[in-house]
Amino acid sequence: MKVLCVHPSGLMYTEIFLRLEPLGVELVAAAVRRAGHDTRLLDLQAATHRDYFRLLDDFRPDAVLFGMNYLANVPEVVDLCKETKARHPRILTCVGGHSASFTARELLAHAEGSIDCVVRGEGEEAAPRVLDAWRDDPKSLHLLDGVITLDGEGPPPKQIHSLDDLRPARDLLPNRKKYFIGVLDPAASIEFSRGCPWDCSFCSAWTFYGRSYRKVNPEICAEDLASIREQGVFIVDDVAFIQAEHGNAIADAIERRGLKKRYYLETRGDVLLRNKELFVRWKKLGLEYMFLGLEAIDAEGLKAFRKRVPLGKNFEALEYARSLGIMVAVNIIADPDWDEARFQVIREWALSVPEIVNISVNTPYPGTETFLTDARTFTTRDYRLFDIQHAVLPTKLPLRRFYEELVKTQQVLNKKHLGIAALKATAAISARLLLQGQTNFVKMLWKFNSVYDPRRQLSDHAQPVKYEMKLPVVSPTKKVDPRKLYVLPPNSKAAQANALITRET
Ligand code: B12
Ligand code: SF4
Repeated sequence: MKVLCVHPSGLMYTEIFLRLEPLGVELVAAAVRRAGHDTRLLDLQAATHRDYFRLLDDFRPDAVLFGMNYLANVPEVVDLCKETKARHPRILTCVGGHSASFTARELLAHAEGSIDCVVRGEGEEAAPRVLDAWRDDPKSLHLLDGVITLDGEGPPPKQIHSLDDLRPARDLLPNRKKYFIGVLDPAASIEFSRGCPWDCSFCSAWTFYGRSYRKVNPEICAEDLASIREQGVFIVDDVAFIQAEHGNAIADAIERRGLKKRYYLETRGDVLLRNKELFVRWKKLGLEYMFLGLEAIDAEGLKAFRKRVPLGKNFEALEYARSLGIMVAVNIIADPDWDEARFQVIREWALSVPEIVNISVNTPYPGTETFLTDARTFTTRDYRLFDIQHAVLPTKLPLRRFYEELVKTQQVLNKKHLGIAALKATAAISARLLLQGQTNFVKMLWKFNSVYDPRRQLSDHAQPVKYEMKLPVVSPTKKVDPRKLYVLPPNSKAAQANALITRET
């Protein structure tokens, strides 16, 4: 069969700071290609809808597989499926990915017959099975594990048998110059582990994977790295290097191969402090950038998010990362009930530290515990606003004032790390990148004001809403059972291991 795999457009955040290759869709494409299908891949973060329809006409696929990790992409993907079916009614349209897994039924309802099936969970084993069923007996699609169609729903999805036997089809994305994060321009992405053992109340990374945590074989990690042309590498793990032995084994394999790369990763403050020597070693191997999800600078906030880390530890981790000479970015979650004084406290703090301080807005997503507890109070059900840059819960300040304060606080980042000052500080790097024909980083320095604008954010709320998110049916008096949120099933061995990893130290 001819198969087209598609990743939807980028969201607000990717207009400035980064654009990364769609690793999940690349893995699905690799699995489908290995099963013998003629496979193409299109990334709408770096291409247009016109490119998509042109490819549809030229390539004439039998199946289009959409990756949908982001809730804000729901309207785009539903509309693309409708248009695809209108032009080519016999094409299979299938949607999978993180957010698709939590919203499968409502996606099918919005699409009114234009999405043939939604796949919940991991796609490596499911996608080839879907294609076989479509070819042999389309009416049996809904009997497959993790598959939902308008006819019904198969058994729950299962974990794939191994993370080690498939590498992403990076070669199917020709325009790799487009992928970057800050000065790592260009940058490829890689996965060393999958899942997260913690259970923060605002996050769905752990519910998707049934709170499991799996590791890729260190030799395979190094082999995959060796096959990457780019110098810059974004490690996509939710929490990198939870287990020092794994991080050290990957480092050993990298050293044996003499690989020289520059890395970005995301981790937690307590993991950094627990595995200090490992991070020193990775700094020597080329670790340049680190993202720490602090989320709050007060103990009350950390407790509410169930971060399971004491405030002091987070600040200690910041100091430690600074001492290593690693560039650190941190995230703080702005709550809709913040007033001017609260924003002011955060601004002063952000100005007083050397780190890049990123501010996101508290957003209860399907798949999180907070979705069950807070969704009733949503002020909007427009999927497009669920990108953690918009307020979807009632704000204490008038909405316009909230966005003005939010953007003023995000401006600290602009003042400290972008614009003329940044260009001066990075003149040599910028010149080198431009000479190599890499323009992403230099463009990033000037874009802040055109993207982060309170008027733009406010006007997004006034757009007509074509598709409305479905609210959960929950009893306000009942305690949330997180296991009911899981996409992949939990297992008791993983639960025991998690208890050890996540205990506060
Ligand atoms: C890496 C990452 C990013 C990268 C994106 C890389 C890219 N181009 O896709 C960056 C840093 C850019 C990013 C940005 C954002 N992210 Co992000 N990101 C992740 C992260 C940590 C890992 C994703 C990943 O690559 N995993 C590895 C691959 C192999 O797995 P995968 O993509 O899930 O694919 C598997 C399955 O989903 C499935 N699958 C995927 N596609 C398809 C398609 C078909 C047909 C099938 C059958 C199956 C299938 O099979 C794949 C293989 O098993 C996830 C958390 C997580 N654990 O999922 C958050 C996550 C997806 N991000 C999230 C958010 C909120 C964002 C931002 C909005 C944040 C912001 N600051 O603005 C932005 C928006 C980016 C955008 N689209 O423009 C949320 C999503 C919330 C939601 N429900 O919408 C998540 C879940 C994090 C969280 N803790 O809540 N992100
Ligand atoms: S530690 Fe990070 S990835 Fe894990 S549950 Fe908390 S926020 Fe999500």
